[in-house]
Amino acid sequence: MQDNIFAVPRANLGDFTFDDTVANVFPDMIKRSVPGYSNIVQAIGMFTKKHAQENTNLYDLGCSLGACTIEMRRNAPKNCKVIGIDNSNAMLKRAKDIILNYKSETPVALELADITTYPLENASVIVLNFVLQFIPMELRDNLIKKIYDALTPGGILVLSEKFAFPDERIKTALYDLHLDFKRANGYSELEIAQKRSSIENVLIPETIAKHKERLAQVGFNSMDVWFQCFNFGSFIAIK
Ligand code: GEK
Repeated sequence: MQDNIFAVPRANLGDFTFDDTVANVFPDMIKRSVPGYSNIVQAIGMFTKKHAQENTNLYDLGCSLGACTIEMRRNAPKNCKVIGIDNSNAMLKRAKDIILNYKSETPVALELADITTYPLENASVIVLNFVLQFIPMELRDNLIKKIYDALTPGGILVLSEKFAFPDERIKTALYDLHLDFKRANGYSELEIAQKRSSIENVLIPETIAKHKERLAQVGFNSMDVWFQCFNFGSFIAIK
């Protein structure tokens, strides 16, 4: 279904939430809004194939409709369990409908929970695909630390985010290209403007340097950006 949530003028925009209206159009919304999204989801399957270890858990934190959950499950080795977690009931109930249609020998659990408090253990792959940016700033360090602690040696975190930039000219150049990307995908100026004011208090991006500093602080020695398109990108961090 096509995303036209912001197509007509709205007097009270309010803060963006992951409700039924958003969940209904989510696959269309994220593909038309996030450059590289489909490539990243596909690569998460490839990272899973290379780095997942037998007899471990694979977590998709903030799974939405389960696009990454499906790729992780498809590429999991023997005796793994895939666990998708989201605190939006609208997302999770649709994720269940979609994922339970896929046959697989790998068990999958979909949990309605807050990833900042959900316990993680014995994990060889953890995915945070465009989710940390929605977590309150004061909880981000603890979440990344919890992820590091839950990973087995050789285990991998894939962290994808919208980026902030310290240099104003770079920021403007990349943000402008993102706007052009949205226009090219059929969003009107009104839709772009209303989405921006609705999401600006909810999605707080950080710089690449800040992400690297946090990853290093919790103990990741091996980490870098593996993908970037305009102001969106993704890190891998290996324990
Ligand atoms: C994908 N990863 O398709 N606990 C659990 N879930 C949360 C929390 C939280 N504290 N905060 C936000 N979420 C997906 C896309 S979307 C990204 C992820 C986007 C969930 C929220 O309910 C939503 O489903 C998801 O994080 C963010 O690869 O919309 O830009």
